[in-house]
Amino acid sequence: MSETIFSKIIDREIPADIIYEDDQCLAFRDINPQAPTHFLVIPKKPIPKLSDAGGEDKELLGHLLLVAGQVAGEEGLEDFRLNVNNGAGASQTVFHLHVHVLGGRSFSWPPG
Ligand code: DGP
Repeated sequence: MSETIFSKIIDREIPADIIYEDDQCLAFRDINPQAPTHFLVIPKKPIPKLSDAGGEDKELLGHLLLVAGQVAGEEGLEDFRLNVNNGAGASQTVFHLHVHVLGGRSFSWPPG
């Protein structure tokens, strides 16, 4: 997979406001926030998009969700929304799997 802006953040080649890190993943604030709190949780493994993940990634995908919920709690969020854009037609722009975590405002349903 070609290098993305997120692999550069993992490698500390470009700066980011990192709020959580462990051996499997990283969470950092979105540069273009869509809510008062908006951060991304990404695996260190360079999976381009969710549909590229396989059975071997089962534990990692669960870990991303647990970290998303844990960091949301640390950010003081009780209600929050998770979003994963899969593919350009679903508004994915960075092809390194990421979970958006948004909170601090109300959200409508269905999403746009
Ligand atoms: P998506 O459209 O789902 O691929 O979302 C990509 C998000 O990544 C978008 O909300 C903006 C964010 N983003 C893009 N480049 C950077 C960057 O260099 N730093 C940070 N912190 N966020 C970025």
